[in-house]
Amino acid sequence: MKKLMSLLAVSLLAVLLVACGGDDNANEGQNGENESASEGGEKIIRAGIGLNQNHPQYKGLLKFKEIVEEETDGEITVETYHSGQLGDDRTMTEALQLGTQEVTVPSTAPIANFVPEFSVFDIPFLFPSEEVADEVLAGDVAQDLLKKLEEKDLVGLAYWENGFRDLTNSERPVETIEDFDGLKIRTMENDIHLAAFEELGANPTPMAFTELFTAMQQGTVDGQENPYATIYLENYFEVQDYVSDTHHVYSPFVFLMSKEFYDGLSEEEQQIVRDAAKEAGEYQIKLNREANAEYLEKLVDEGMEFSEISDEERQKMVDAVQPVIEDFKDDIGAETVDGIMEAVEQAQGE
Ligand code: TK8
Repeated sequence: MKKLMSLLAVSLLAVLLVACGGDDNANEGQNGENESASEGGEKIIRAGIGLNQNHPQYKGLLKFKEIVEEETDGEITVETYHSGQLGDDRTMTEALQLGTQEVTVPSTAPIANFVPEFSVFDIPFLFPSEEVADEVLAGDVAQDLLKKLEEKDLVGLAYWENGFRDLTNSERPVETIEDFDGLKIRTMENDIHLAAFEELGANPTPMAFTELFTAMQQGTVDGQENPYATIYLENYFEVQDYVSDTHHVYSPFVFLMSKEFYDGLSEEEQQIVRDAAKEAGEYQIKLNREANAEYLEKLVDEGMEFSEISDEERQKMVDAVQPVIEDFKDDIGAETVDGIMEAVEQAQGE
């Protein structure tokens, strides 16, 4: 009963927010009443993300809004929503399929619930660097993966960047593989992440991003893993004491659009939103890398204790999670796994 009441409250809040045209600042001039994605011929994109308004992901969304509204002379307007105002990565992706929302930019991990091949990006320690990730994501295998989304009533317009994920917790410094032992770690809703943390000896639990801060505050979980920019900009230093540079997964974001809305656009408009998602993505990735480089120091300034993982210990972690790759290869699709791993090797120049 309580769960039903809170679900009703959340959907009522989402409807109210949409009816009010989203984030006041970004959506000034909106006419408020907005039940569908078009008003008198003007097309409206309701774009929602899970991270807050200070994150490079939201700055990227505002850039997308700017380009689309300019290029279409206001024929298409973009309403932007941050901080999970419209839901979490999975529920917003479902809303795109239903046509009750037009854009969201989730991590690849939850997208794997819709297209399992996307789990390839969640294989631990797959990407050695951002440069290799850039090359692989621009490559044929990764671009073909975006096309698979259309089978699920979604259009993948571009890859954006979440970044290398690092562990935080409130129990103890994590420097060795033994330090993971029994730690209650929140993971994204993705079986590979769960399996990988189990292999490392932790006690992982899948959870929507929108529930994470409260779960750490209440001690439901001991820790979590995200890029430094998210750890800092979401104020996790208020509820976490230790941070380690595990860099265990590089998470791409995918800029998703509702296929129903996309198919309703003219060819020219489709090209405009496609180009805008790419251009805003390049802008977002640049900001994101600057943020991730800057914010570790700020986390230490805020009182978090930083642990650097030695190459030797990292190798132990890499070895420990190898079985996960074999276990999930068929679920993901052997062709996709082999294709991406080959692309990683080529990008590394081996
Ligand atoms: C925000 C999420 C977040 C992700 C996670 O909606 O769930 O931890 O890293 O960035 O996409």
